[in-house]
Amino acid sequence: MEHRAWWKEGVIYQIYPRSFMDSNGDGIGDINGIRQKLPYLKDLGIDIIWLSPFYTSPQVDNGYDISDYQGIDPMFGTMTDFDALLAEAHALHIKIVIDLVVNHTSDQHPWFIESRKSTDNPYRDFYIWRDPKPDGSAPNNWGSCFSGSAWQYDKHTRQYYLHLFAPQQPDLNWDNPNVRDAVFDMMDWWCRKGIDGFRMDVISMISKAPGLPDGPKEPGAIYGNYGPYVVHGPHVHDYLMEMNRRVLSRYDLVTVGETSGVTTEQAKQYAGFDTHELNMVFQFERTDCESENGSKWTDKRISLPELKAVFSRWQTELEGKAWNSLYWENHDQPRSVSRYGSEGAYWKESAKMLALCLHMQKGTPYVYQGEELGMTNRHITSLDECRDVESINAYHEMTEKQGVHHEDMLRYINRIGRDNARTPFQWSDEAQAGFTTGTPWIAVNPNYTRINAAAQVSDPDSVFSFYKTLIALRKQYPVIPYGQYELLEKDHKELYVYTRTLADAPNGPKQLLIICNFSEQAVPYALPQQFSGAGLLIANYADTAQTAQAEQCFRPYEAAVYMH
Ligand code: ISL
Ligand code: CA
Repeated sequence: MEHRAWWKEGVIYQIYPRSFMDSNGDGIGDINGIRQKLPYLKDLGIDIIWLSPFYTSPQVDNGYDISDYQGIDPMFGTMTDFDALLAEAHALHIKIVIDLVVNHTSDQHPWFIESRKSTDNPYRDFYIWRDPKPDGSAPNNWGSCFSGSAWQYDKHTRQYYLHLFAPQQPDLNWDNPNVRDAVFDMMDWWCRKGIDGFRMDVISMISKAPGLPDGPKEPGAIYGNYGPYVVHGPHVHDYLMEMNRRVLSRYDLVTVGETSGVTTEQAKQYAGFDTHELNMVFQFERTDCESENGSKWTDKRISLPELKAVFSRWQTELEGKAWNSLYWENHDQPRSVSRYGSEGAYWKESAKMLALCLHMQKGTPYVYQGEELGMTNRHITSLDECRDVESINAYHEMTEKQGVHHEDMLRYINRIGRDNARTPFQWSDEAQAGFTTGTPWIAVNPNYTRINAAAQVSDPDSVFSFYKTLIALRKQYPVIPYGQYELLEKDHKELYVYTRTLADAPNGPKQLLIICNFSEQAVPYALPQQFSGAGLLIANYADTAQTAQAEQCFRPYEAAVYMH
């Protein structure tokens, strides 16, 4: 069995603070709200909380635009509240991972305020400034991730600065050793406070290729794609190894890098067992299968064989070399039950099936707040229901400059927009889902009267209880965290079937067979011979056969695990 680690055996729960729990009635979730709900999380059984940003921020991108890395935004509370949260979580043996957003700062960060003052300011080179082209236009053709050019002209010093995201999120210049010193000092400060790890925002984009060349342009695109010159840039691994040497290796942490565009080959470098960078990365191949010409604003859906191929490639390629992160959802993705399951008749079955399918794979599972209740997308009918800067900007650029129709754009936003995951947590069937006594910053999903925590925590048949069981099983049987993965029936269009094997399991079963029906049809399946007579470990239908049959019929969204 490979080297054991707490972060390989634990389950991570992501909290998006502004949508989790509001303790003071201003409509925005906060740190004291999280403190109130720690017993709920302990009951669920998770081991680690990842907190999306709670730092001082103008909130242009909901806190991913930070103006003080060592301050708490007043809307979320105070440093005293944070210290109490950390202590109370630790008392419950729950670890706290914080979000590290250091590809960019807010334009209100003191470093940027200094930087834009003059070309010879000591902080000028903390950011990426360039002269205009002779005709006054931007230094290159890159488009920002949030629409428009990736360059903002600053009249005062007559140069442009780079922002891969919003203009209020200027990119830091990691080639400047003073930037690295400042970031590493700040990280060290949080480590000394006692936090247990970092989730690193767009960390694959911190090193930009010299010369910042024009990027390739897709047909019909207004801007060029910065990808080839920004994602996995020339020094990204040097900088992460330096970070590891100077900070990470000195503490007992878990680290996960958000690395859009990452391949399994690159992941083995970012998160290899002996590469001294990070513990895991978030990969985007599953999501990228639903993009067209580099744009997520489409109707494209992934097929089950494609989905299986992506997961299986990661499971197989990283085996013995690096560690996987397992996630369906986060604050940037739509709800998984809406995306891959059913919001209708099979809502509960499909939410449980998706949980089982993910949690039985090899890697560290992430549960995004509300996923454990089967929360769904919220459907909007007009743009003013939208809060996310990405969706709002994309709507304007695509309808006003690219001829996309209003109805099409709304349909794309409803399918893939980030607000889907950001509606308030559904605590109960009381007003505003029990999230706030005031007016929430974003409307609650009207289905809260049916889907909410109060209705689920004590119901043994709920989605919540199913997650609780999956999380508990992981701690009981080493084959779940450590068994080797093998895909069966790779071309099957309805079933996802795989095995996990741990020949030298110190306790519990040595092999699991996982069968998940991703369709609304009943599907007959002949189980592999070696599982005949194997016992049932868990299933999402009450009357799934307790002993594996030679041939079984899997009902809509039925999922089962047999063990021997
Ligand atoms: O959500 C996306 C779909 O277009 C991604 O491109 C996303 O912006 C990207 O994964 C980076 O995400 C992270 O950095 C952003 C922030 O807005 C996201 O919330 C964060 O997860 C900028 O800090
Ligand atoms: Ca509040």
